Amino acid sequence: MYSGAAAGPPRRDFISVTLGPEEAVGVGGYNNSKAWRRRSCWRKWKQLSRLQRSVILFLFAFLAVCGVISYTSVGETWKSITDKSLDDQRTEQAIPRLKLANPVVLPAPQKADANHGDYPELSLQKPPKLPHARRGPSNLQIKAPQRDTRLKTRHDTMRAVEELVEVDKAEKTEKSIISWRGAVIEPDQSTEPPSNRIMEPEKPSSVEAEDQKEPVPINERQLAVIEAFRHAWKGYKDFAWGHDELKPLSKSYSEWFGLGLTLIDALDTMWILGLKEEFEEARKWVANDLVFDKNVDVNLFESTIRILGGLLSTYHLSGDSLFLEKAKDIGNRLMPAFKTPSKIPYSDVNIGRGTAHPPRWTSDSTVAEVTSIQLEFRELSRLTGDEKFQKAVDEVMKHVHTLSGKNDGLVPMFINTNSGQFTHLGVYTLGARADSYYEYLLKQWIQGGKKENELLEDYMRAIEGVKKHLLQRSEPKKLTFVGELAHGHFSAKMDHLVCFLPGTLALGAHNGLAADHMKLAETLIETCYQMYAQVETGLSPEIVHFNLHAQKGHKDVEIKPADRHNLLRPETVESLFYMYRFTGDKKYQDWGWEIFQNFNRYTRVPTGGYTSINNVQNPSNPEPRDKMESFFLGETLKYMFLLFSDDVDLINLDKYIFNTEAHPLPIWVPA
Ligand code: DMJ
Repeated sequence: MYSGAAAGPPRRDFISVTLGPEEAVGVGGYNNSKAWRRRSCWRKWKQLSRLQRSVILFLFAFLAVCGVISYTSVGETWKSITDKSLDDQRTEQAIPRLKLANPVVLPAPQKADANHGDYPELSLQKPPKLPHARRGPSNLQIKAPQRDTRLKTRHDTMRAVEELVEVDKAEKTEKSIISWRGAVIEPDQSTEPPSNRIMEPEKPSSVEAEDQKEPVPINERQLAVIEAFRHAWKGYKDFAWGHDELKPLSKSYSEWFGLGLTLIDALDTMWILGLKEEFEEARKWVANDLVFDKNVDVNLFESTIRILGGLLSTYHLSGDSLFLEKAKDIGNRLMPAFKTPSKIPYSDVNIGRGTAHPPRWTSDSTVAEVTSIQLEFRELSRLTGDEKFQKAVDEVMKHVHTLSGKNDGLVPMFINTNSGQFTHLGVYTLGARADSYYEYLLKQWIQGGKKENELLEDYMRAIEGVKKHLLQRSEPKKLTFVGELAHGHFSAKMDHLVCFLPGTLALGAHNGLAADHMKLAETLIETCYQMYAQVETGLSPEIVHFNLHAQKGHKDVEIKPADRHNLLRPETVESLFYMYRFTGDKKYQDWGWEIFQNFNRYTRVPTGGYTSINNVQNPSNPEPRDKMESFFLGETLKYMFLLFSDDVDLINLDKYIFNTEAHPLPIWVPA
């Protein structure tokens, strides 16, 4: 044994030849110095034969050559990785800019499930069936730079530039501004109801905005809608600013309630279309000039769906509390309408005086009117925590649920505010005065999380009633249409208003209701389209009569002179939007595009605005009426824009429910 570590390095020969590794480690005297190891190796090398040394040298040389080769290829790989990561960095720098330039204003997309579908490779191998189907994870979305190549027109380029300028501004802006679409949103603002809410809150829009997917590029048809909106808005701004409706030919305005109806109805459309400047300007008017403390009679239904609905949805989209404050104000001022013996509200309210009354000639209210204000008042309760709004409107629905006088779920058109009973029994229609009763049965059920069974029961029964009493087929094309029933007599008359029905049926089917509702929706939307296609201007009249018997030279659709006007109504486009969202069938977009072009052809006023027309049968003189209804901006153009979009998250129908004036309100328990 050696003398121990303390005695200095042992003699090289002895140690290298006789010491085993166990002993060295075991005694703890192993000297592992570099010098020692070097000397030991050299000794071993010397002890080898010449042949052994040659073999080892050859091996070393061989390994060295391999090393050089693999270094070169690793180098290439490394270089490409480095380049890629630089590219990525560049792309990432570019994408946020464009992301900001096209922010999704709308609800946050649903989080993708943590499954294989989240990964591009797998998803790309199995593309979704429908081209427009639910968007995949953000890394599969069309990347922002590609958007630039799609923006071909001058208009596009201008917008892209505008957007980039906006981005720069936004980037420089203080943190407190968290949305670029017009509204300056303080971080603490949100669309959440206060803590004493009576329903569960949805996610605040401002928070959702952070969780957005890549935006889907705006396409040519959508750009055409934006252009149409701007043209309409120009007319309103130039000649009717702050007034209810534009009269585009006489370059003036008409007043209904004196509350800037068109401006309020159009707010959320501007938001959805991304018209920032217009929105900001309109917001200023709401902040400074919209005053409800006015001695003026307003119609409860119309002001609820257009003003209250418009303010609530704009609040939800923008997160700007100004709109909620205004909504509360008008909501409170409308409440006197419910002070009736039956609690069925009066049709008219003086919002300054706090008094309400029925129309002068009757104590009846219209059934559609008293049963189509619920979505808005219920949402107002949820947001304010004040139950009174919801209580008042729920009571109406409960009461109507129990009433006699229905015919297999179909309701008469009038209800008495004293007795609470239906009047004018025996007449059933899905058109004027009854239409949105059916629409709101379904929509309230969806809004409330599909729990209120009475609403669903009434809806299902009513659709059975429609099938049993109101459906017929026309000649020669055998179009299925919804007629009317008057004291047992069927009339082949159908209002354009009825064309909300295919969309509503499709929405019900999407929410799990009978599949045959979807079949019926498909049949009826074809009919609604034919109400345009069979007419000389390609625009539908207000009312059509269908031929029940084939006659030589006659189409399915007949139009009476008194019914041949077109008010720029939305119902068919609305239903086309639902049908396209739920089926992905492009024919619905194409039909909508035809209608859009015909609006441009026959109703566009060169100096700004669009006008209702008197005669859809005369292309050479459609007889402009000199009025642009507020719903043209609130509904028709909004549904056009949404119809042409392939972005299912642009107002996601599992998160939002549209009121009857196309103002999206949140579903309380999103699917
Ligand atoms: C709108 O005010 C609403 O859509 C309402 O439900 C029916 N009438 C107009 C549009 O046609």
